[in-house]
Amino acid sequence: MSNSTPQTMGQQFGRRSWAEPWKIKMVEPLTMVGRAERQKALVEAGYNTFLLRSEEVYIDLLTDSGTSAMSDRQWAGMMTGDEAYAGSRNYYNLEAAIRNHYGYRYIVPTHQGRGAEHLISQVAIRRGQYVPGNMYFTTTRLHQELAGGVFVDVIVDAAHDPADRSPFKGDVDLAKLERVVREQGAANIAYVSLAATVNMAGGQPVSMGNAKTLREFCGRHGIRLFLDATRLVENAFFIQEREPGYAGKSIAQIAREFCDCTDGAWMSAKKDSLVNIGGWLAVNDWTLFEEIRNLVVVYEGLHTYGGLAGRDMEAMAIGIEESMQDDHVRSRIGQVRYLGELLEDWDIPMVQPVGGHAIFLDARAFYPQLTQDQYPAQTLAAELYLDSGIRSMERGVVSAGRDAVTGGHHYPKLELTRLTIPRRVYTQAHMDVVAESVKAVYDGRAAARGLKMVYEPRYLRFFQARFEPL
Ligand code: P61
Repeated sequence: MSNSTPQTMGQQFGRRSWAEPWKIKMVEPLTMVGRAERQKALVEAGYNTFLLRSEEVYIDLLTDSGTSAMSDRQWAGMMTGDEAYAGSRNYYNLEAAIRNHYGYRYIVPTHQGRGAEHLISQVAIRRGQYVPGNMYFTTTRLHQELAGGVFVDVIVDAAHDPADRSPFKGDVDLAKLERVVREQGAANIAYVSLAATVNMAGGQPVSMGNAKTLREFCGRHGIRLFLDATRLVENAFFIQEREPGYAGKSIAQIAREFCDCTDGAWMSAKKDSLVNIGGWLAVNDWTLFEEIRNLVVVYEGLHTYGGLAGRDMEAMAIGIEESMQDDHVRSRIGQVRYLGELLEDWDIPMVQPVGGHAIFLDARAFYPQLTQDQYPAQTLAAELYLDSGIRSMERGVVSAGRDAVTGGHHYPKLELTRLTIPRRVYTQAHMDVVAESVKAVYDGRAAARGLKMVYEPRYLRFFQARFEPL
């Protein structure tokens, strides 16, 4: 084949092309606003992409949370919602799907992930206890702190280095965990908080080997191990692909084996489980469950609906089944990788290897002229929106917030801008457009001047903070 022969994308990347295991039956028109309007929208939004109206956005890569396209089966399930206050049939379908795929015994639905994080933190943390975890997540850490806990990061060092290509950058560093337990005493550890994949590290996976070692370690010390199962399906894909002995196992088998290493889990079903709203909390211990079941009625709703409509629980039950299918996961992560390959071809700095749900651009490497106090990742998100109407999310110093004790900024090593891919929503052509916009912003990087924060809310400041150009 001569160089001038047109090539498919698969050929360009030296592999056979893959395709999504579905076809599209309903579409939603996109809106495109001109540059002058984007400039105005950005000022009105205080240079914060969370404050843009979605009508001002062209391709929305803010989050993969609640933004999935549901299947025809899920929509059909919505029509079978049993909206009884108590004992809805859809609750029992959800319970069966969670027991079957995640394996936990006792379950309460919650309105979304943070509802479950609130409950587990309130029942499992005593004031002053430590909560070691594989990197912080914004809402998870906040609920742990509000319950009086002290979060300690025990993730492997590789996770903090965007260029490190280790296969399991989500793993817990056992030496770090051992040190916390030795220094504080096992009785002062509330539980180990294990997320798979690790969102803030770039959607990086935890190995099965690490989960098994943690199971053994926690068992030996009498410490509970709880899982953030929000993107466990994506984590299972990486185990299948990278860990010896797992190539022949299905995503569903791997996910179940992983859960079996843990004592319980919380879930934002808005990600893996392909629904627009919903979550759950599940544990194996009856006594702990009794406390959870009692508390859920205070904050979420009765224990058979937890803040959800019956139809939402049905869509979630069906979404859990669909999310575990190997073809689905392969094409979901395949699309993220496709965008990653385009950007890598242009030497765009980003977290390597590409993770499960997003591309994380390395804003420090984009803008070496900016200090972290000039918010490089926030700046990059604003520049991308200005260039093309693409919406991304800051995942750097603004997201990291302030230290609960000293009140000073957390300065994370990772200063990232996340291009998050919703499931079953955009096409390969959309990814091409995104890649070209990132390239244009990268080419113009020398002109960036940074931002200053002019309004800072107390909790989870990144959602509502406002900025002005320097
Ligand atoms: C996201 F900017 N994630 O990634 P809820 N655990 C994990 C999550 O990723 C997660 C939750 C728990 C979001 C939404 C979001 O700083 C932010 O259903 C691993 O959102 O309550 C949510 O689940 C919480 C965006 C949350 C953020 C917090 O886009």
